[in-house]
Amino acid sequence: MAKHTYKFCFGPWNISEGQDPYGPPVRPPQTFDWKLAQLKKLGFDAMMFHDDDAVPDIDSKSETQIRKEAKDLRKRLDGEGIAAEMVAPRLWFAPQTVDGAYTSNDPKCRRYAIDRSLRSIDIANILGTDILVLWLAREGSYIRESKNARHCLERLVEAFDKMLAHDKKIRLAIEPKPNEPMDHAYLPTIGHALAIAQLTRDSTRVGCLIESAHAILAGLDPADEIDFAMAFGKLWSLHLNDQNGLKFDQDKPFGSNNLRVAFNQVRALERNGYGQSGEYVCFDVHPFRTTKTAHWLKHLDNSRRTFLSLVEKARTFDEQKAQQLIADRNYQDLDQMVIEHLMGT
Ligand SMILES: [Mn+2]
Repeated sequence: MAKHTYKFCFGPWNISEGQDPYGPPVRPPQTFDWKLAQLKKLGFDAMMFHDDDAVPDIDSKSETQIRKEAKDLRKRLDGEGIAAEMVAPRLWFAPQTVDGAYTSNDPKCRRYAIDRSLRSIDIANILGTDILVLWLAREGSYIRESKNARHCLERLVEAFDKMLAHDKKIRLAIEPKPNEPMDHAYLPTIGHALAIAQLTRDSTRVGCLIESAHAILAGLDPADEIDFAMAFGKLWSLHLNDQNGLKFDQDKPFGSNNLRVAFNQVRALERNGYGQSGEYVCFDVHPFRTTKTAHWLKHLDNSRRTFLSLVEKARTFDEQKAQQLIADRNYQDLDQMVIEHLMGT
């Protein structure tokens, strides 16, 4: 099994203040600079950025101003020795995206979404990353009859094609999620993301990002999604976290709910050599709302601790014994062997 060290990453939104649809923040707001300092203190390697994490109030700024602020940020990141892992257009807050972004029924709103995505690509260029992450938050429907799904897929391809044409090196990493905020999303799984890539002008530059919780919400095993994406050479980023079944998107610490599912994700990453082409392990995790300010970073540190422990568990798993049990179709003992390995007995 390949031995290599992983590089770790999170986004400023992962040091969140605790607001949810039912209540206000429970921790004091902090500046971006403070969050960057915490990332460095924790010894993480890179930060992920929404376009407006990098350039706040982006919609009110000119292209020149956006570029200037992105360059200033790049200098600060370089000074701190922190890489930018990706940039993602935040296409779910603006009034223009209320009925979807690229799939809005209003052509002016679709134009807004594409223009903003092109600005995000400019920011990615300046920050030194070739990955544009697309979480297609509102590309779906609440009311099936309100949109023509076939047309919406064509609009997605049209938007992706404009992005691919805007920059010859940018890679689009689609982050599928089956629902929430929408009733149903048009690209709910990795299979959908990689299939639509084939309809674009350059399928080699359309890949994916897997989030553990999103796969679980789709009723899938995230480890199988990892193997699937990596069979295509298209897993370019990763949001590890956890999720207790079919609920709201929980973004729990990695391994928090199901250690065995987490173990199998790490095994899949190890056997496919994830990270060997420079990919980062990102934790898209949030503190529990009950978390005190003094314990604000524990979910990030704990997720990395769990991940590294599971790397050791994956590397010390007795593959030879497992293969003997598999050859004998003794999955009963294989099952117990995994349980006892994880329990350390
Ligand atoms: Mn999530």
